[in-house]
Amino acid sequence: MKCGLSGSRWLNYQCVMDKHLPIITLVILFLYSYGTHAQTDDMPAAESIGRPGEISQVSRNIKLTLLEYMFLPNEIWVTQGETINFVVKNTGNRDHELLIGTHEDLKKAAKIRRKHPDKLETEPGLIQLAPGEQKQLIWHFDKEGIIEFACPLPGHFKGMRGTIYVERK
Ligand SMILES: [Cu+2]
Repeated sequence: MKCGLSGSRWLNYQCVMDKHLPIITLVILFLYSYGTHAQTDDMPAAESIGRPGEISQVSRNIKLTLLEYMFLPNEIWVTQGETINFVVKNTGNRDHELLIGTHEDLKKAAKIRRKHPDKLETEPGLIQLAPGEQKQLIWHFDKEGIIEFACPLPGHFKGMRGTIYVERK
């Protein structure tokens, strides 16, 4: 039976799908990739990692879970100018840290932790969590681009890494 000659709605539906499925698929793929941050592949490192934010400026809460040895999620999208309240929970059985920084900042921090594992570091963009502990980190993102985060503790740094994509407003 040729397309369009049947009175059956189902057969006509199949004809439409046969003819247009490749186009429909392409459109769906395009919309999906556009809707889910098409520009991240060529996004450069951000000129600034941002700074501690004010609670009165918070635009969103983002939950972040730490465990052995990963962050969930490990990819986060924010918009330039946003202040995020990261609600960070350590659901693992070991101490973990969350440190926001450039790739170089994080490598440097991991090196310091290896050399001085017992020294307690404090710096902006860093929180330390014991097993079961939950803390907040309020952070303002002022420049577009890619920022990273990690747990710089010895043995954790390789797996516990993540990326924040700051999209242009
Ligand atoms: Cu860790």
